Amino acid sequence: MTISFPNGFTWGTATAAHQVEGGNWNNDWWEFEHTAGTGTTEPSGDACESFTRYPEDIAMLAGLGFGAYRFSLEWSRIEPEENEWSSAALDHYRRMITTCRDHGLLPVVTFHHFTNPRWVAADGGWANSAVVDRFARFCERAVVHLGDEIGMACTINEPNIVSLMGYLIGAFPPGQRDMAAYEQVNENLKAAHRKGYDAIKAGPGNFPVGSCVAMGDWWIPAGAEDALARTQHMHETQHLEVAAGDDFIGVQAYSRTRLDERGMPLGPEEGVETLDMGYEYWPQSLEVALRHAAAVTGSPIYVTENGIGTTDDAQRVRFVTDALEGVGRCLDDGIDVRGYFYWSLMDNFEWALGYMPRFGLIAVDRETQARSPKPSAHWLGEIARNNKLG
Ligand code: GCO
Repeated sequence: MTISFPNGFTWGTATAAHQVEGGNWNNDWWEFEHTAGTGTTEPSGDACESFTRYPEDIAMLAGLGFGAYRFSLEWSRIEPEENEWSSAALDHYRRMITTCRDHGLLPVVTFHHFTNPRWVAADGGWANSAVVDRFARFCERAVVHLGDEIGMACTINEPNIVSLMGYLIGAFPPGQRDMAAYEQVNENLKAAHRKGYDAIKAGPGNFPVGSCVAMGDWWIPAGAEDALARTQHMHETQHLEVAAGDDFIGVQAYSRTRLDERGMPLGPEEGVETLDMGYEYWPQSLEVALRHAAAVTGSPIYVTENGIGTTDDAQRVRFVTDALEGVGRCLDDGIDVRGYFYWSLMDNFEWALGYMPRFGLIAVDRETQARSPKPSAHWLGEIARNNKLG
């Protein structure tokens, strides 16, 4: 299948501060990694040392042929204590943004990617409604310092994963399993997206802003469609609805969720290949997610994350090929998809699973921090350069 993507289609890769920078000790994830019984595999430690190595990372990304880099701000560096602001940290992120510009890359800045400063976590984190104004104030202070050079902004990365993993499954901070807290957290995350969006739009610069929602394909036994609608709305659609009409919606899709007739989660289907992440090899999830996001939001769409954690780089190429063919079918049907960001630029800290899953286009030697582009990096970089698959 040959796909020529629309003129101006954005090709990028994504990372997140805590997963690549190293030394983010002043946030809830660092604390969670060093707390017995949380189930985390290993601490993030130095990660990929990208806090200092970002110039090399950005130059490598541009050299491969990509046109954009999505990365996140670490709130705990910028506001280490409540209402105490670090100009040095803000200047650091401004240097990252201008380094992207110097290399012809669109800087796509995620304001929140899973981590909270310890002082926020210590006062209830996302379960305390005070977090809404705390996050909006952070957005306001950051955009004043950075906005004139930002290319695109994502408010909150995967709010639905923050609530699900932190307050229902308990595998992310604060490790709770409490439906009432989960529901309150979702309300606070939606309010925070709205106030953060407004704060960023009100600042300097003129760039699109959106939310980045974790999505996927869904399966439930025939006849249980009501349970599917209820469960999908709780875990996914409500975060699309709150973002409807924004400058764009970020779609982040990896696999499929299977439910029993009551809407409770099932594991992978018998006979379907599973990945290091424990979920199914299911590249068709992206097309399903794009169509759902278009139907719910009516907004322009960017694929702000899609990728595969695998040590088989040829499988990565097959996965992305299948996923991009789904993007092509959506474009053929008039769905306004404007870009694709592969997760991730480099192998990095995969949260509770540590460094085991290899999502990167670039391998990172855990001892020396040496970066080595995989064949898939050159393959996807050529697609980006030519704006064409096949
Ligand atoms: C997420 C996060 C990323 C993950 C990626 C692979 O979607 O969970 O945005 O931080 O590393 O998705 O799981």
